[in-house]
Amino acid sequence: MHEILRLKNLYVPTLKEDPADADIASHKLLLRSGMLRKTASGVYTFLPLGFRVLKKIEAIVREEMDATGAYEIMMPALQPSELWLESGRWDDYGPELMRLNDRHDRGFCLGPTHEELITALVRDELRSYKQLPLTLYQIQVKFRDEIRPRFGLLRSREFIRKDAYSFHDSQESLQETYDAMSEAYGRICDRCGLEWRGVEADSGQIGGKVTTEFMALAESGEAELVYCDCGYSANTEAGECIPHPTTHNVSELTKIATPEVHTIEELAQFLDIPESSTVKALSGKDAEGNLVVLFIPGCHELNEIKAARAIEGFTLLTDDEMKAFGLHKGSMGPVGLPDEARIVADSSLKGVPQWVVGANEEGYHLLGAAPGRDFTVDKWTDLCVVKPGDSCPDCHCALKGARGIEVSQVFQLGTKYSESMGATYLDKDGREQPFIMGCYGVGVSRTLAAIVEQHNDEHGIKWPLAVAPAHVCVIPLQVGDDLVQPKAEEIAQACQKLGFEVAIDDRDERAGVKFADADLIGWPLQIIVGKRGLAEGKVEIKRRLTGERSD
Ligand code: 9G3
Repeated sequence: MHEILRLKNLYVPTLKEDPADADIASHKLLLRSGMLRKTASGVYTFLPLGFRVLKKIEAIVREEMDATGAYEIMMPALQPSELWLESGRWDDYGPELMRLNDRHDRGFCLGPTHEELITALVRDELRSYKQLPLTLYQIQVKFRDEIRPRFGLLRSREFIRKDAYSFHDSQESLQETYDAMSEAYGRICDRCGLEWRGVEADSGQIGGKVTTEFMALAESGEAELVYCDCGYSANTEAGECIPHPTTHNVSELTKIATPEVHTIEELAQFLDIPESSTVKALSGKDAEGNLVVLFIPGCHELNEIKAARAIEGFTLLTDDEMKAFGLHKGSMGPVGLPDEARIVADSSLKGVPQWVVGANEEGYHLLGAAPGRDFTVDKWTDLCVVKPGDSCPDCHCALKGARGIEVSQVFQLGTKYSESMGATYLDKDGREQPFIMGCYGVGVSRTLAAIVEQHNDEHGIKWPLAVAPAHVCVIPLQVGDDLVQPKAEEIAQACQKLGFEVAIDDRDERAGVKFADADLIGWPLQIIVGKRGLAEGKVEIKRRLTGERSD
C-alpha cells in the first residue's frame, strides 16, 4: 500500500506566476507546480512530485523492456576516453561531449550514450553464437553540453534516458529485435498517454541506416514531420521528397536583365511567376574539391544530408570559394558553367522542360533553358527537404505537416562499433564474426515534459492516470475543523485501501489557494471536503481531465 502524501510536509513549492526564463508550457508548468527546479543552465532537480512521475514513467519503460526479453544493467556515467578513442568518436564530437581528467590526468567523459561501454563489456566474454541474441538495457543519467539549453527538460544538458543495445549473428535476428523494440516503444507512448507517430528518420553521425523516431505531436516540438492518412510519416530531415515544380514555357533560350534580383522570391516576383516555376542553384564541392552545382525547384530547400549522400564529401561553397570558381551568387545557372562543373539535379526537374535559372552573369537570368539541349545533367537524385503538399512516396496523396518532440528512437547499427572495437563472436563454423548491433533509446525526462506539453490547460497540468503523481487528492477546506479534518482523513484512508494513490492537502491555506494548486499540480481526481457539504452528508468530487463535478 502506498503512503498517503501529506502536502504540509511534502516539498511542493508552487508558484503563482510563470518563471521569467521558462519558454514553453511544460517548462513553466513543471516549475510552477513545484515538481522541478533549475540547478544550473540545462540542469534540473526533480522535487518529490516530479520524481514520482519520473519513477512511474521508468516503471512503464521497465515493464515493456522486460517483456521483450531484455535484461537491465547499470553502466557508469563516467566513461574512460580509451574506449571512445577506439571507436573513433573521441575526435568526432566537439565540445558537446563533456570531458574531464582525473587526478592522474587520465581522460574521461560524462557519458552522452553508451555504445562504447556496452561493446567493450561484451567483447571479451560473449563468445558464442549460442548466446545470441542478447539485449541489455539501463536507465541512466546522460550528459550533453548543449550550446543553448532550453525548453526545460526537452533540451537539457543532463537528462535521463533508457538505452538498450542488442547483439546478433544475423540481419534477420536484428530485424526481429528491432521490430519488438519498436512495438514496445509504441506501447510505452500509449501507456504514457501520448499522441505519437513513428517516423522515418535520419541516423545522423551514429552510423547505420534503418531508424525510426517516435514523435510526441506538439506545436512546441523542435522536429518537423510530414504524414499521410495512408500511414506514411517522416521527419522532414530524412523523408523522401517528391516536389511539384511547374514549367514556365519559353521555347527559345532567352537572356533577360533582372536588376536587383538576388533571391528566388525576388525572381518570382520580378517575372510574376510562382516560385515553383524557378530553379534554384547551389554550389558545392566534393571530397576532391571538384565543383558540383546542384539544381532544385525554387519552392524547396536543399537537404544537405541528402546532398552528402549523393555526392561523396559534399560541402557548400563559401562566398570566397564561389568567387574563386568564377560563380555569381544569386544568378547561377546550368548554362555557361566552368567546364569541370558537375551538374546534379533534383529528380522532380526531369519533368520540367524549360527552366528559369541564373545566367551566370550578374543581373541576368535565362528563360527556356532546356536540359539535354542547352546543358547536360550528370545525375538526377532526391535533394530537397520534404514539406507539406509534396507527394506521399507510398500513395502519392498530398502530405500534411505537423511538429513533434522526439521522445524515442530505434536504430539498426550494423557492425560499426563491433568492427572498430574488435567485438567478435565465434559462428557455427568456429569463425570470428563482428556482432551485428542495434540500439534503442527512450528519453525518460523528455517523455515527462512531452506528456505535460500535451496534457495541460490554462489552470495547469492534467496528468493521465497512469503517470499522475497520485490518483486522488483529498482537500479539506477547514483543516482545524472537528468534522472536516477527521472526515477528510477517513476518506483518504478509504481511497488508499481501495488501491488508489492518495494525497491530502492538509495545509492551513484558503480554499482558493488549495483549488488553484490542485488544478496546477493536476491530480486526476479531487475530493473536496467542506463544512457546508458535510452538513448535508456530501463531499464533492472533481475530475481534472473533464472538469466534471459531482456530489
Ligand atoms: C556523443 C554526443 C552526442 C551524441 C552522441 C554521442 C547523439 C550520439 C546518438 C545516440 C544514439 C543512440 C543509444 C540509445 C539510442 C540512441 N548525440 N548520439 O551517439 F558523444 Cl556528445 O545517442 N544511443
